[in-house]
Amino acid sequence: MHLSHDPVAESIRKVYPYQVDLENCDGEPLRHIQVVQAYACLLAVDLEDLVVRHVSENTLDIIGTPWKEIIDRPIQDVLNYEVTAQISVGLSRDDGFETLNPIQAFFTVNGERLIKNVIVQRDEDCLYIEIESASEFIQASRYQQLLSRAISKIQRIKEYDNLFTETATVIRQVTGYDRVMVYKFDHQFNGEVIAEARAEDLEPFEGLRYPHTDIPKQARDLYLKNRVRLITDGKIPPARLHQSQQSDINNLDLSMVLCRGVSPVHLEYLHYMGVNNSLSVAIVLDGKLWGLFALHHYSPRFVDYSIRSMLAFIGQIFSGHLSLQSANRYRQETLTRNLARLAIGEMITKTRDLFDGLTKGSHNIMNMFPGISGAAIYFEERFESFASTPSLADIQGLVGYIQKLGNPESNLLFYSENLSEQYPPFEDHCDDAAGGLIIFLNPELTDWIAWFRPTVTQTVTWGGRPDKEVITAEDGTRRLGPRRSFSKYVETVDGCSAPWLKEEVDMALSLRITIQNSLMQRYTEVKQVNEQLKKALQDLETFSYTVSHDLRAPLRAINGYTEILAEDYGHQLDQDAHRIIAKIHGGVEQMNSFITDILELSRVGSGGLEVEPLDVSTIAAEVIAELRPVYASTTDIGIEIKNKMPLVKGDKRMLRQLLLNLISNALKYIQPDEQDNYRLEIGVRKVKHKGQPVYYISNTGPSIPEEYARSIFEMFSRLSTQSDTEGTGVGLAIVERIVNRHDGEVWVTDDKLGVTFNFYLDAQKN
Ligand code: BLA
Repeated sequence: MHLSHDPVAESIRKVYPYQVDLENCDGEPLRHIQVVQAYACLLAVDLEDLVVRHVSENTLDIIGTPWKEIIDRPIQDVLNYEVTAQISVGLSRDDGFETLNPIQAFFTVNGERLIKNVIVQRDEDCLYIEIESASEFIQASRYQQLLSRAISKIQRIKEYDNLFTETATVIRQVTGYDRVMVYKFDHQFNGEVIAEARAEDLEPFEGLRYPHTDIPKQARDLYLKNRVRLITDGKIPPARLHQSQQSDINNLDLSMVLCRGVSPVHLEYLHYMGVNNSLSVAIVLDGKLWGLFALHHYSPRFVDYSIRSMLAFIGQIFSGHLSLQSANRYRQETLTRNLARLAIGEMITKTRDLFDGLTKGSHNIMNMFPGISGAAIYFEERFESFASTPSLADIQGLVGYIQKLGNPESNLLFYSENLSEQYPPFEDHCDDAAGGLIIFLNPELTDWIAWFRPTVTQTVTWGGRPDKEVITAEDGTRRLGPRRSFSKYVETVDGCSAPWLKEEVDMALSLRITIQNSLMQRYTEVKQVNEQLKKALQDLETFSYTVSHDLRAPLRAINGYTEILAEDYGHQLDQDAHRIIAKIHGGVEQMNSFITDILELSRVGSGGLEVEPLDVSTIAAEVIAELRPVYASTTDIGIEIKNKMPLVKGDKRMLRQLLLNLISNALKYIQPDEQDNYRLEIGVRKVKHKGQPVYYISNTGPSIPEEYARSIFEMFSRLSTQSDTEGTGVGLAIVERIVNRHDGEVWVTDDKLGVTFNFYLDAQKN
């Protein structure tokens, strides 16, 4: 379809070297448009010599001098003395022209003396001087009155929700515009009219949404430089800029210039909307564009610079209120939500079990947020879920996706209103888990708590179909244009959950901190208990060492006295008394070996290891030779020590003690096999354990019942079935301690000949 376009837009297009491409409006170089709006003229002055290098062609209409008499002239030839004197003041000040603007001056135009506002701004290289009409009736006192009325009205607003409508009303009173809207951006910069004040006969725009493309990024960015944008009359052709041949700037940058010409696309937009005059004021919150006051007038209208700066000021007061009110709301929301978090925190401390604290009790993770469909926790390999959530495996899948993102922020917390958009496998869970928030409890991101929100079907009323509009011009070229239809278009959107509010995200983060503090406390406690145990063990060792030592002296005395008794008084004693003396002897001997063992045990527990490569078979042979007198008398035992065993790294004295205890233990409990043979075998197993050779000592005899297999290594434990066998019950405890000191292990099996003790050592680190 061929269209007849807005003639003004067409005229701009002719001097505007840029075509908005079909893909985006974001690239349109708005600041390099080389025209200004007809309501003002522009002089761009070189800061080095204060000579005018660029001038708009409409100076004759505005200040009564043709542009040709201005270009390449020093400003004092163009502007009167009062103005140039003020400019010198501005140039010498730190805050520049902020407090000087507007400078008022008379110009003779068509024989008429008219008062004008001169507005001056500067950057590194240039002074930008704009001259526009000044409304005489705006006297300083009237201005003061308007402003203070407006401000006190806004100050009196108590309810957050009223702030918008009330402020719009105040602005409408001050400016007399047909329609004043509060236009709020979402995080993608789509906008919504959230409040308005309008002439009664106008149809309401409140609640309507507009896509982000309606105000492209570079247009939004310019609002951070100039908070107010006035578009006076879309029908009057703009004035071109002329450039001096001496200028080294080719396309003057107009980003600071208030009367900067309007983009043809936007002019068309206003034309289709039926708007003749548009005025917008930035609402900036925390350095970001939060929204705009968008003002429409359906006939041409000029707003004096003083009123415009007053609007900028109102915009600032409004942002102040906004941040105050949202801080209040935040505080209140946080307070109520904090109660849930505090209750959970209390549970964690009370139960001493983090998992139970988070899941049991009336306040648990399910109560943290309103409107959730379910919650789940995975912590130290325990999992629990509440209400409806995806399965553990599905959530683990999502967690895996987040892990891969690997950004430091999502390692603490991740949230989304549309999980399946980022992680498509969640499409199956759109109903119950459209949105999710996850906090991670450990740096490996394997422990977490997740909350899910169901999908909400949103109805979005667009102020016209939000699609791109492609226009085919008469010459057949195609370009992107603004929408031409502004009739309402309702769209339903689902797959998204209700949003996670900032206070909710913060709440989740503080729960994470509570959990971490509790983990830290638990860790510190365990460490303390460990330290105490270590100390207790040391004390015990010193104690047993001294006690054993001290016991030796009285034992020696008992022994000595019984010997004296036997030798010197033996003839006076009967056989019974001799038997008793022998029993005393036996007891003393047993006590002695017990003390030796205890001393050995504490010796093994303390002191350093001297690790060297040792040959098990040689040491075992020595030990057996040493023990021969004890066993040879009783039975004929076939002993086999396997040759070619690998060397083991260990402390020689300890390994010797280890083999001594294991071999004497074996000899103590040895029993004949079915062929009535007593056999003992020492060797190495074919299969290594944790990379180390496993040595074994095996003897014929009944196997050890499974329930004793571990406890035999405890101190003073002896197999009750064989309580008649002598021994102190410390030998195997020493064995275990030696093995532990060598970072090895010892265990019992009943293979090989019968009872088999296996051990390996791994003393590399020592
Ligand atoms: C600028 N678009 C704007 C501005 C507004 C809007 C408020 C700021 C300038 C002004 O105050 O007019 C949009 N105005 C709206 C909306 C409402 C309103 C949504 O009143 C709702 C009630 N515009 C398009 C497309 C493009 C586009 C498709 O629709 C790009 C191809 C561009 N909009 C566009 C440009 C500007 C703009 C370039 C900057 C105009 C300028 O400052 O020169």
